[in-house]
Amino acid sequence: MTTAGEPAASRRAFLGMGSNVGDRERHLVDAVESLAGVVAVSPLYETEPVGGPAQGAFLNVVVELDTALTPRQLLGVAHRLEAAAGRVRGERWGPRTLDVDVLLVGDLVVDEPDLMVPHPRMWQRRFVLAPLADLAPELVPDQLLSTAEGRVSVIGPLELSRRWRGANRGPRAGEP
Ligand code: GSY
Repeated sequence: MTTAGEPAASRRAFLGMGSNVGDRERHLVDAVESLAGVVAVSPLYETEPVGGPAQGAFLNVVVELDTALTPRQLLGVAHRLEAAAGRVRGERWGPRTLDVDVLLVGDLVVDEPDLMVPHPRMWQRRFVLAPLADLAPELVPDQLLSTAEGRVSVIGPLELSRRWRGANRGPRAGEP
């Protein structure tokens, strides 16, 4: 409910998730499965690290939500997911078990010291734009995708447990 007593409007929001430490796919699966309002999950990508020190390759996905949460509430969710994956905040842009970024929340714009939406670096990062384009091609100009930084390659669908498969785009091998 809003302060006016009306239910908050739900919006189409996108979260970017990446992992390059430990069981990378497990961290992503656990994070997606603990989220409410999941509408779709992009294919899983293996991606070249962008920024920071020399480090191992990331696995990345983008998740689409239908949510009435505000950008700040989504940031809180992101931090809780990172903590649940045992993330220790070390070197900026260094290796991590899980990183969750709030990319877009409908057409809302937030410009605060600790939270900017749309995410300020998303338009330069192929590890964000390629999976986002799989879910919402209308949001990603071809020109940006082709000039963005970092190599990416599709691995396939993120292997969610059965309960979640409806949220994952495309049929899986062996399934109707
Ligand atoms: O901003 C997300 C963390 N991150 C990533 C990432 O998720 N994938 C790749 N490929 N490079 C990255 N650099 C940073 S920082």
